[in-house]
Order: sequence, then structure tokens, then C-alpha cells
Amino acid sequence: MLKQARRCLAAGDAKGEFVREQKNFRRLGCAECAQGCALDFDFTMALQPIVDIRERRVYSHEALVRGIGNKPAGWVFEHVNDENRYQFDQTCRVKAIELASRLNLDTFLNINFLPTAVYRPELCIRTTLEAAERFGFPAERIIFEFTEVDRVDDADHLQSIVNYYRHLGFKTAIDDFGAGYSGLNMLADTPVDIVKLDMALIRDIDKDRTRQAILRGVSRICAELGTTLIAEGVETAEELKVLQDEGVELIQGFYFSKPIYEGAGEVSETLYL
Ligand SMILES: [Ca+2]
Repeated sequence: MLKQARRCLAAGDAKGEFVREQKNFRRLGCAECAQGCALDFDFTMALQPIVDIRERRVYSHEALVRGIGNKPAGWVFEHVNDENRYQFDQTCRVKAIELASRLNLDTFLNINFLPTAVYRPELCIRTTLEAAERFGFPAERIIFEFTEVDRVDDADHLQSIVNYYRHLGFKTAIDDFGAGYSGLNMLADTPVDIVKLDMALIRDIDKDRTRQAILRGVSRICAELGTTLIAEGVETAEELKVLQDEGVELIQGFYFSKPIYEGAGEVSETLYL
């Protein structure tokens, strides 16, 4: 895939394909990129398994930022601002891939990215491809999760990024589906491989007929679209039972495992229903 991706990059450059005029963003992003400016704070990753309950194995691990010494993600994000957002996004990818490689992960790797930190998709993906190559982690096992939290006015920009990543062979996922701006209109405008159902729709779903109805609806939409559904934030066996009965096969949440600081964690066989 790497070779194919590189060919696509070259072809894209030559044809000017996917290159969109994003003057303000491009100026900031590429200048930082060229200077290779380092972040003035350090951080690392925790990994949380996403479990395939049908196959009874770990399907993927989501990389989640942590401060050194397992400081919470909030501590890290306090250090991110408009000036370093691009560098931070790129560094997140490299750190996630480096950790996955160090732990010899044989699963997929979910990486969160900030659409607002990607200026020109064809340039901003290079660091990721190079990290995959350098650390020997197969790029085709990377899943990019995205959510739009702060810029709803540029749906075209988001679509161009997601389409480009898919074009290169990466899997893409809408994160926190059903929360904030990650809703049905995003799914309608931006075809993806995976939808991650937000934890607020999962919480106490076993006691809540409304949430069960929403789950059935989303599940049916995903089945019709050929989109994979992941349930996030599953905490109890009762919640898992509802999801399993509805045919959801990929589960993430404290029920199976909390994020493990710089580790991959194990899922106990006794937790499957
Ligand atoms: Ca996520």
C-alpha cells in the first residue's frame, strides 16, 4: 500500500488533484511543516482495545493522548493552540505509530486527527506514511478517526481530506457519532468505512427504549451503507448484551479495558457473553 500511496501522492501532485486553495491554512501549516518546529511540551499515548465480540479478539487499539507520567488528556490539550495545532496533530500520528510498532501490535491502530489541523491532505499525510515505513507498521492497518468540533463551515474541506485518505487505502471513521456535529448530515456528506456510536447513546441503553430505538436505526443505516459500526464507552455486561443482540460486533469501553498507558492490555476471555 505504501508504494501505491506514494504513486498516488506523486500523481496527485502532478495533476494538482486534491489540491484546494486553503490560503490561510496553507500558509500557517506548511510554514510550520517546513521549519519542522518542535513542540515545547512532551506527551505520549495510551491504547484502548476495540474488541471484536464475534471473533473474540482485539480488532484494533485506539491511541489516546496522555501527558508523561499518565497525566490526563486534558493536560495535553491545554498546551495545544492555533500556533502548534498542526505540529501536534502530526506528532500524535508519529507517536501512535511508534508505540504500536514498539508493542508489536498485530491489530488495527485507530488514530484521532483534527480536520482543522490538516491544510493540504496530500502533504499532511506524508509524515504518517514515513512514520509507518520507518517504524515498520503497515499503513493499511491505520484507521483515522475524525470529528468536527469547531468548524462546521467547511464541510468541503473535511470531505476532501476523508476522500483522499480513503483513496490512499486508509480506513476512516466518524468519531462520537450522534454527539456534537458528528451527526447524520456528516454521514450523508462524507462516506466512511466506520461509524463510532457515541458513548452518550450507549450509557444505560439496557434500561432505555429510546436509545435502543436509535441503536436499531443507526445499525440499519450502517448495514445498508456497508459501514462498520463500533460502540464506544461500553461499561457494563447489560449494555454489551443489548449491543450484541442488535448485531454490533465491535465494542470499545471500560467493560473490556481502560486505556493502558503506553501499553496494549489484554482482554479477559471471561468478559465475553
Ligand atoms: Ca476517538
